[in-house]
Amino acid sequence: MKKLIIATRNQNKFKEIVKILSGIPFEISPLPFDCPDVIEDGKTFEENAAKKAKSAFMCTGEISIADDSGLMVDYLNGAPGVYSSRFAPTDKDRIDKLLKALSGVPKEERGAKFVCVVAIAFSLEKIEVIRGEIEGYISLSPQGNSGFGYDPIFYCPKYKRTFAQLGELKNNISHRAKAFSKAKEILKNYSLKF
Ligand code: ITT
Repeated sequence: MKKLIIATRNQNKFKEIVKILSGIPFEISPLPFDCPDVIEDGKTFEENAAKKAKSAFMCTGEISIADDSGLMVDYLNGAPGVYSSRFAPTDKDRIDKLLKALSGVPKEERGAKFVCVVAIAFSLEKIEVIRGEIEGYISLSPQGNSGFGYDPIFYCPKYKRTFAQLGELKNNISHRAKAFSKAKEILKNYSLKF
């Protein structure tokens, strides 16, 4: 069976990706520790995702899949966006900073979306890029304990809960689920050729 490298250093992301990709005809492997960290200096999720997947392919010589993801808040003109992980030092700091930036902003102006762009490097030349998005609102305070990152303040109107209150359901509906489900089809089709 061919190997597939999940090119992330974020353990929470890694766990979600493994669950979403379950059943694909590949042997899933984490990114080896000795592979270099990628400097995420792209201006778009697409650029950063492709850079991460390509770097993992260069390091391992195996098909590699990476995501660049983040939260885009309407009131902040799309920030923190590609800077979501660098918005503040810890998850708690990031949530506090975002809630402070939206202090006093009414519900109808608290729209936001999570974006996940997945890149699959089949070689250094053949990179497939796929985008998944989900819309919601920034809640007034953190709610729930599951998930990671901004999940406690991302309110999903369809389920009337934050992502951190959805538990396993998040992996069926999230931006990451949407992008990786499409990636799963691409990988399945690729595997049929061998
Ligand atoms: P890798 O680059 O190693 O994959 P990272 O955490 O730096 O790990 P990103 O550059 O893609 O990953 O940054 C994504 C950030 O966006 C992440 O650290 C969270 O703060 C936020 N984020 C992305 N997806 C999320 C999700 O499903 N739930 C909550 N926050 C999320």
